[in-house]
This record gives sequence, structure tokens and C-alpha cells, in this order.
Amino acid sequence: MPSRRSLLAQILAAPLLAASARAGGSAAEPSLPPTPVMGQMHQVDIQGFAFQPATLTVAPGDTVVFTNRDAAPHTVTADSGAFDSGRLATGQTIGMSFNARGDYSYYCALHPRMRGSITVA
Ligand SMILES: [Cu+2]
Repeated sequence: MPSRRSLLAQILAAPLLAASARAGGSAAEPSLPPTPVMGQMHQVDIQGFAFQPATLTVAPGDTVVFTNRDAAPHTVTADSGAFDSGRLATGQTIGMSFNARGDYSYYCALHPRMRGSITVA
């Protein structure tokens, strides 16, 4: 029956069409402004049971990369709960993008006296 065969063909073709549409969309990204791609990278080292630098000002769209350079594990946890790196082992890195302006104070959940803040301005 021709109609059933064509229906089957459509079902088989659907995932391929969806995949190619996704690939085309991500390659072109016509709806995204270039700002997030152009954002700067900033580095915060976690070393000696401290965030270095402890205070940092970035622009909207910038990314802050936290690297744990201590032998002990640490976290990067926002006071507000807006972000939480989870446990970072020695040498582990996590990048966080900041898009909304504001002050983001954070601490280490394992060593709460470790504090830092990011200002997005
Ligand atoms: Cu810690």
C-alpha cells in the first residue's frame, strides 16, 4: 500500500531532518547576538583556602573560570543559591557565565570562611 510506505518513509526521515536542522541552526546561530561569544574570560584560583582574587568585577556575558589549586576539595557556592560548582577536586576547573548585572557573593560549602564575590557591572 503506497500510503503506508510513504508514512514509514516519513517516520524514518524525521530524525535525520531534525538532526540536520539542529546542525544548521547551531552553525549559523542567526538569533544569538555576538555578545556572549565575545565575553572575556577571568580566572579565579582557589589556593591556600582562599579565592584569588576574592573580589572581581566582570562585564555581562563574561565567564569566570575557577580552578582548585589546593590539595583539599572546595566548592564555589553562591550565597543566593544562584550557582553551585559542586565539589571541585585538586586541579578541577569550572567555568561560569555571568549575564545579569549584580553582586554575587559566594563561599566554599566545605570551608564557609572562604568567601568571594563577583560584581557584574
Ligand atoms: Cu573549601
